[in-house]
Formats: sequence, structure tokens, C-alpha cells
Amino acid sequence: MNYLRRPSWWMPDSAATPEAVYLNRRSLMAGAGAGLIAAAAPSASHAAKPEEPFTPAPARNPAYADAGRPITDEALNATYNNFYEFGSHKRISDAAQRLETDGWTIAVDGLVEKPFEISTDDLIAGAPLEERVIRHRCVEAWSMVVPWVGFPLSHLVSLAKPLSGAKYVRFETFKDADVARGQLQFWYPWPYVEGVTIEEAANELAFLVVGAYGKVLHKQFGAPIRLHLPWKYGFKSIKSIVRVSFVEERPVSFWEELQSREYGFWANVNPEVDHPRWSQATEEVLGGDGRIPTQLFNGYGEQVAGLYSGMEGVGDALWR
Ligand SMILES: Nc1nc2c(c(=O)[nH]1)N[C@H]1C(S)=C(S)[C@@H](COP(=O)(O)O)O[C@H]1N2
Ligand SMILES: [Mo]
Repeated sequence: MNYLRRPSWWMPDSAATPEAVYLNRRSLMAGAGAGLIAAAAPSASHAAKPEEPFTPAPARNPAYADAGRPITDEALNATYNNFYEFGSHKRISDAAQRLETDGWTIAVDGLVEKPFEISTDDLIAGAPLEERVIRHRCVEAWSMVVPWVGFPLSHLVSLAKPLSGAKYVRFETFKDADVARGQLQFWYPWPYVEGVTIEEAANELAFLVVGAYGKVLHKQFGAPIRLHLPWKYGFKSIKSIVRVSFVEERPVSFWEELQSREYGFWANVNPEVDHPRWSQATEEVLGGDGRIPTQLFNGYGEQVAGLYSGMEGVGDALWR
């Protein structure tokens, strides 16, 4: 089990520092950059509302400063979304404004030392925040590049202190059909569920997103907190998370439950394994001018290929 291991570029060491000192040092560092007095620096996005500026602005991680293509236009991205809770089409951004993120909490439970509930405000205030410019590849064969603000999922895993029997991490989205009218579509298996292995959760690319484009996360992007797994098809990147469970059995995700032949558990991006109904060889860049070749693991093989060594026997399931 190596989920406490930090990537080589890791700087803060909260484990070796009392939490208060650690938090203070973060404000100090951020404040110094902006020419502010540390004590006057606001705590990270405390009680901030979606689309307000993210203050203090987390530093861009130099390892993920350039996605090799331009950042997708914010206005375009913010009006082209998959969020079936608000409708089974791309124009859900208005409907998603019904989402209320004040007082949002996440339950952390299952095979952990001690289950707990934490507000997203507290979680964010204690997290090693950074910005990453990252590629996203939807299983529908379109893609985008987003400057996400967030922190590695491994931070939440270490807070959770999973027991040795925990093999998978299961994520769940809110369920409230009064807010999310798409949830009246009873043939979908609400709530939206996703999952990863504990090893995938420890990978430096597995990211919990709480902001985008320098702002507190837009509602349509899955406020106040969503996952992003850039080497997997977009449906794995579950939005508006309310529960994170550490479990022994492999979770069955929303799309797998609906159509397991088309949407599997692994869903790693691979241009050579087609979706049963369309090719995955190329992708349409959102706001771009035409199709480009799709890359194995969406171009993030260096970070994640090792997770799947020796898994050839899994066959196409690894790729859809
Ligand atoms: N809860 C929830 N999460 C979700 C979805 C959804 O419908 N509901 N759609 C997924 C899909 S298919 C994609 S491509 C991305 C889209 O994220 P975006 O709208 O920020 O581009 O969110 C993923 N997360
Ligand atoms: Mo998607």
C-alpha cells in the first residue's frame, strides 16, 4: 500500500507539521506572492460561491502547466456539459444553477479507521491546492483542456485512513429530484456512482477538483467538488460528490449498470479499442478546428501505464 507516497514535485509536508502551522504557511506563501500580509489573506475560498475568484489563487503545478493544446474557452466549456442529473443533453448550465452548494458536506465511510463527515469548506481549507492544465476526453469522442484547481485524491485517502481490506474507492453524487429534474427520469440508476481501485486513487493524476479557470467551481462543472481522472473516459470523472466509500467489492458505476458492454469499470482511453457503436481513434476538440488522433491513456501513460502492467488478460474491458 503506497498511497501516502508523494510525487517527486510534492512540496508541503502536512504530515510533519502541525495543521495550524501548515495552513498558516500556505497563506503566507500565497500572500507573499500577491504582496499581501499573511494575516490579511483570506483562507482558501472559505464559504465562497461558485464562479467567484478562487482566493488565494493556487500556484500552477509546473508538471501540468501545458496540455499541448490551447485551454478550451471558458464560456464554451461552461455551456457544453454532461451532467445527466440536469438533463440528458449538453445545454444543462442554466438548470444546474438550482444546485445549492452552501453547507455541502462529504461523508467518508466504509472500510476506514473511523467514518466521518467533512464540509467541503474545511476539506478545501486543509488541502494542498494547485492548478493543473489538463486534457479531458469524453467517451463520445470530444475533448477539451481545462485549468482545474484542486488537490490530489491521495490527500483525501490519507485523511480517510483506509483499512487494509479496502480495495476500491466508491464515489456517489447527490440525489435530489427537486433540484435536479433529470433525476425524475426513473430509468436511470440514480444516484450517479463511480469507482476506482485504491492504487488508481493513489496515482498523482487522480484529482479532486474544486475550481476551474481561476474560479470556485462552476455549478455545471460539478460544484462544489468533482473528480477528474484524465487518463480515463470522461464519465469516470464524477461530479458533485456527497459520499466517498472505501470498499472491498468493485463498485458498479452508473453507466456500467445501464450498459456494461459499452461502459466498463476501467474505461482507460485507447484509440485502438472502439466503442461498440463508434470509433475511438480520433476526437473532436471542443472549439477546435477538426479531429485529432486520440492518444493511449489520453497521453498520460507515463504516469499511469504501470497501474495496468500484467493485466492483459482483462482484454477490452480495460479500455471501455
Ligand atoms: N454526476 C455526474 N457526473 C458526471 C456526469 C454526469 O452526468 N453526472 N457526466 C460525466 C461525463 S460523460 C463527462 S464527459 C464529464 C463532463 O464534465 P464537464 O461537463 O465538466 O465537461 O462529467 C462526467 N461526470
Ligand atoms: Mo463523457
